[in-house]
Amino acid sequence: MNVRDFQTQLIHYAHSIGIDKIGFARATPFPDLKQRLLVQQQLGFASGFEEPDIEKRTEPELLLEHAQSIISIAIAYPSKMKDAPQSKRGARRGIFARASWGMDYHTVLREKLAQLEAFILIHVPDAKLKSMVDTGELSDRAVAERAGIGWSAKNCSIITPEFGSYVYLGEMLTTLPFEPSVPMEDECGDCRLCLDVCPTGALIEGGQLNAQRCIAFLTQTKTMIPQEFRAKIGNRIYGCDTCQTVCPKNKGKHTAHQQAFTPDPELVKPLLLPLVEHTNRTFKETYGHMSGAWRGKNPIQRNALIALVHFKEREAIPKFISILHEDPRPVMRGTAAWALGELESDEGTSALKLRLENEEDATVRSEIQLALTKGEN
Ligand code: B12
Ligand code: SF4
Ligand code: SF4
Repeated sequence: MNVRDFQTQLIHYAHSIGIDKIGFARATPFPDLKQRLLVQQQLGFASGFEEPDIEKRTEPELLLEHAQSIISIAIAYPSKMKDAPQSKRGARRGIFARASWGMDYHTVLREKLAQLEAFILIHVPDAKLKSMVDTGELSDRAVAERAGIGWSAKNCSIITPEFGSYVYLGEMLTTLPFEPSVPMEDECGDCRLCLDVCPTGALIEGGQLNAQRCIAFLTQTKTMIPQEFRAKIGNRIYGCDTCQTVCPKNKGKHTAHQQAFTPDPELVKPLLLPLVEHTNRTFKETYGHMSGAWRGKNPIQRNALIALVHFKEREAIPKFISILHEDPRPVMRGTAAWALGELESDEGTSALKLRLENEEDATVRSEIQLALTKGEN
């Protein structure tokens, strides 16, 4: 069988196992991406979650000897949830971004790529293959762009005409000479809605993100959220979808056919106060299958405190006080101190003063001092 026929068979097979889009790219270096990554690093705009070795990220041959082509895959995820529970006074809820709905996408895409690998090896036993999803060296978006999956949009996402930007991406490096797909034209045009609505000004210009300002990044850090961003996080407890939900190209885009990603409303829009109660074990049992759990419970619980302040949830004041006095984690005590300053109350002020007498952590002390000054103004 020639490569062209095999490629057609592979595309059919991919669709038969639930891969929504498949494209092919040459495995030549990515010089524009390399420049881009260097600039991002120099400006301090990188997130630190990406592979640090820029050579490896942009020269596929370094990852797979004699690499000739890259297969890019996209799997669509839902943008709407059925029966979303209401967030009410006394029962406030946070929200996990769509990329964390249902089962962890790494597991789902890796399984699909493993199936594709097996199919290729049956037909071409000496092929060399290397698959990756998100945590690999390659830029999944740069590969998808080259493989014609979608265009690289001003909100940084790869947007597909069929599913909007609500697609996960993964790829497989191969030693096979597949025919490359044609990249798509950019369809953003003059629109700049995403840049205008980004709550923190993280989108510097079309296609350029300062990850350090991006809420999706901030919700995943393990330290105190810098003061300037706390009020902007809202009730987001993991990730941020704003620059996607406002995008006109996502209007009406919702796919429910990937059942693995059907969200459990109680999990993706959880009650905030019970969320703070989880131990490592119960958190893992409840949320461990979701991609948003990858950093453990601590960032999520910190974000839950910030979300309670967003709702001005005074019922949470006793909880903030007990965290301030008893939680062994400085980030939780510091965030609780800030929360008490924001929701000014007599009992909060007394608790802050009392805690200041014993608190030894410098960051928490300064949060308490700031919170107390707030009360005086
Ligand atoms: C680090 C990372 C983050 C960081 C930084 C994001 C960023 N924009 O760089 C943080 C934590 C903020 C993040 C957030 C999110 N992420 Co993320 N993230 C990654 C990761 C691991 C690396 C991305 C990276 O290298 N960025 C560096 C930039 C410079 O490169 P790039 O975006 O990969 O490539 C583009 C640019 O280089 C650009 N470019 C190249 N040259 C030039 C030159 C010029 C002049 C310009 C303007 C642009 C440009 O074109 C490339 C192709 O689009 C990838 C997985 C992977 N291994 O690739 C997932 C990935 C990009 N994330 C993904 C998702 C879903 C998200 C979120 C939507 C999750 C959420 N809801 O919270 C948000 C979206 C935030 C946003 N607006 O980008 C998906 C994107 C799917 C898609 N349809 O595009 C990926 C591909 C994971 C996956 N396998 O599905 N993420
Ligand atoms: S994910 Fe949120 S914070 Fe990040 S660029 Fe998009 S709108 Fe801005
Ligand atoms: S909001 Fe407009 S500019 Fe931003 S990604 Fe969508 S179409 Fe492009």
